[in-house]
Amino acid sequence: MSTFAAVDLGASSGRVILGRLDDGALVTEEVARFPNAPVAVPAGRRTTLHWDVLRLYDAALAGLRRAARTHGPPATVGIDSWAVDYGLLDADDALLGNPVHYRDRRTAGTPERVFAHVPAPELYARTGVQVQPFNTIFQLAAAAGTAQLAAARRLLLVPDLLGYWLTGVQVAEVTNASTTGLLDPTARAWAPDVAAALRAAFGVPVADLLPPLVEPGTVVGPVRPAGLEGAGAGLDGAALVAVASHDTASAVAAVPAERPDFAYVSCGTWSLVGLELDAPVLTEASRAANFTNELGLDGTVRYLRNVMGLWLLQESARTWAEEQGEDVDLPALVAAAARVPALTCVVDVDDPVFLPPGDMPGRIAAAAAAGGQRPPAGPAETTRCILDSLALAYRRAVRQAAELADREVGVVHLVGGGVRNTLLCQLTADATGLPVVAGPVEGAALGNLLVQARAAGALAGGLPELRAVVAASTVTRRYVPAGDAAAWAAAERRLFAVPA
Ligand code: LFR
Repeated sequence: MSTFAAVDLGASSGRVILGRLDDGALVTEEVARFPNAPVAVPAGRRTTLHWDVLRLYDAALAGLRRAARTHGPPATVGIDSWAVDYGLLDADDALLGNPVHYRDRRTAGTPERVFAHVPAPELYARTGVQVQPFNTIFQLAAAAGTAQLAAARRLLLVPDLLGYWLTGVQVAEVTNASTTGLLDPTARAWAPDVAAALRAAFGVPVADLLPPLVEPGTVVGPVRPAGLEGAGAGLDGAALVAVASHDTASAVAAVPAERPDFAYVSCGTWSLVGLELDAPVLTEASRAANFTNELGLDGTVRYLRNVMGLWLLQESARTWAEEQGEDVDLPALVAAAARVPALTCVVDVDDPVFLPPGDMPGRIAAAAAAGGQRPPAGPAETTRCILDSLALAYRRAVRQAAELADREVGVVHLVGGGVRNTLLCQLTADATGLPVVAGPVEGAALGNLLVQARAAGALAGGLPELRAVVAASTVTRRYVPAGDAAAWAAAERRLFAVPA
């Protein structure tokens, strides 16, 4: 019986998860979990926030080797991670420094500098990507003129970089590449005109840096980690499969939807809220609402908006833990938040002020006060404010996506770590006025494994068949809308100045 190994890298931890098919269901086992903590170091006069990508590679490889020792070499390996960030290689294919974290402040103000050369409407019409300061295109513009970029000959997004180290093969998997702002989502190909514009404006030779694109399901090559040839890595026979390497693309592929009229909330550090479509929506209204057209498995488009997500709670918990000198008991905090009345205080979670690390409760209180509300006092009220505000942002994103894409939505699927937050699940049902089906928690890893299983010939069919496997492998929980529907509508009108 073949086993498949998913390396799933999130913003705060990485995992190696093994899967095998048993009677139409995917049986999984977490074989390794390791922290992923950003590291800030000085670079000249400023401080740069990095990912520790060598440590991540080492931990992922150690997990794969441990799995191979106990279960035999997996048939295939697949890697997914967060999007947009990249490593640069020099002419000898050596890594030029640690990748910069998307929460680094170097891109503040860069989108505007790019739009001075390529107007935002033109860029959106070509690439369909929401404006986030950290989009790869803006990171490259911000890095223009640096010695590092001058020495660069190749750009590899994080999963592709690890894949290169495992196989020696350099590719760009298309779901992740679609977040760069350098890709044409209709053609599912790099946009040469966008690359040329960036070169003309900033001197960055983008087209030369980008590797060939591959669709998920492509076998990249045999796993032969460098330095282990002699000793043998214990991974003989394993092949690297390009999965839907953007974690959100894998998570959406693993939404156990049974009907076509679903919306999804992929909820972890970020909440990605939207619809699965057959074609991008590149209208001016869509741009104004900052929806993105990222690519999904099997020719699909993930039409969604980034909502700031559980980052607000994670970063608040980090602040409180520093203040009190011990870890925060999150389940107890969420239970206390459940006793705070609904919608006492809500903030726009997508305000860019919440993006960088730092004192989150302070920023939330300041935003509440600036909006004329009594700021939440203490952890329970702040947690309630975060969860109500997230649910409100989900309501707004689901409704806007449906309107902009001209679709009906009958159910919201919530996948990812947020599934464990039962209060958030219930609030999502209350706020959207739609039933919420919550699960699986490890959506990205399941989506990763399913694409491997299909590439290995152990599964057949398209997204409906893959989703049926998820449904057979997961216990989901259903939440029905309760609470005061009018209060959510009023809160949306108040916060986002939506006409009645
Ligand atoms: C979620 C995610 C989002 C992306 C953000 C930054 O983990 O991949 O989809 O916008 O991280 O890369």
